[in-house]
Parts: sequence; structure tokens; C-alpha cells
Amino acid sequence: MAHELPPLPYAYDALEPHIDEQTMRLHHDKHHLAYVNGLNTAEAKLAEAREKKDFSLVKHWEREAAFHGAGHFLHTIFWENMTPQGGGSPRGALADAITSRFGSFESFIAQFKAAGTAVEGSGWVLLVKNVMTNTLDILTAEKHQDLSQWVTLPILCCDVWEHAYYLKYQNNRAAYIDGFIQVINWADVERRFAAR
Ligand code: MN3
Repeated sequence: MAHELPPLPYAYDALEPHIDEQTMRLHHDKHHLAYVNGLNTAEAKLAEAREKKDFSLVKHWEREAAFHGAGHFLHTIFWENMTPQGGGSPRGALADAITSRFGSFESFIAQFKAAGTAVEGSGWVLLVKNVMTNTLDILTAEKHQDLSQWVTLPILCCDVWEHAYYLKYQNNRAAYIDGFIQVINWADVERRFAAR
């Protein structure tokens, strides 16, 4: 079953002025689509390799599957993590878990922003739930295929690759993260936190 590019859950300009329409069109229609196509190619090549029992290129195609697969799945969460009615703060069990882990919502936001700003080069800052301990952490990934803490699930993903913000924010990634925080769909993050 081939992977498909999921449609955005809102219009391309719905997150203005925080995330601009042109960035959303390029980011979703070009960048994300490239990950979907790359993952499908990698999985087809791996299936072909299994069929032929020729794994001479397995390292290459597994790396491709990691790069494009991580890109596809993290972007899918990233779109749903945002909403035009976003911002504010979470409620319920997620709010309690954030306070328990980070001291306060304000401390969480401060650490999330500091972590995202400090990522070297391209990558992600992620709020993750450890499914073994049921606690939260903020983790960063340089690029994204290197994110390999297997017991965690990304539930809030902020793309800090330059293509996510450069047209509007240039080198001011911190301001972009501020904008992202204004459009977070906390109901979606709460739903992801509650799921196992
Ligand atoms: Mn991206």
C-alpha cells in the first residue's frame, strides 16, 4: 500500500500571519510530497530486494526509508499540530503532565523554544511521550532520520528546517517558533498524548 500525501486540514493561508501561505504551499506540496515519493521508492526497492534476495543496497534503501519515512510521518503530525484557532495552553491530563515534568506551562514553553532555537542546522524540536514511563520530554533531532528513541512518540512537532520559516522570518527562528506556538492545536496534542 503506497503512502499518500495527506491534504492539509485547513486552507494554505489559514495560519496567516504566523505561517504564510507561500511557505505552506511549498512546504506541503513540494517538500512533504518529496518525502512521500521517496518513502514509496525506498519501500518498493526494499520489497524488490527481498524478492530477489539481493540485499547489497539494503543500507542505502534503509537510510532512504528512514529519511523519507521520518519526514513523511513527522510532517503529517506537524500539520495536525497546528490550527487557525490555536495557541493558548493545553488542558486536562496533558496540562497536568506538563506541569509535573517541567514545573509550569511557562517553563515548558521556555525550554521548547530554547531547544528548537539551538538545533544545529536543520531539524525538529519535539514534545514526546515516553510510552514506557508515561512521562513527557522535549527532544531535538538534527535532520530527522536520526531520531531513534524507540519508546517515544512525537505528539507536538515543530519543523525548524529553514524552508518552514525563511521566507517570512529569515534567520529569526525564535520569532518563527513564537508564531508556531500561537497556532498550536492543543486539542490535537491532547488527543495524541491520551492515545497509546
Ligand atoms: Mn519540513
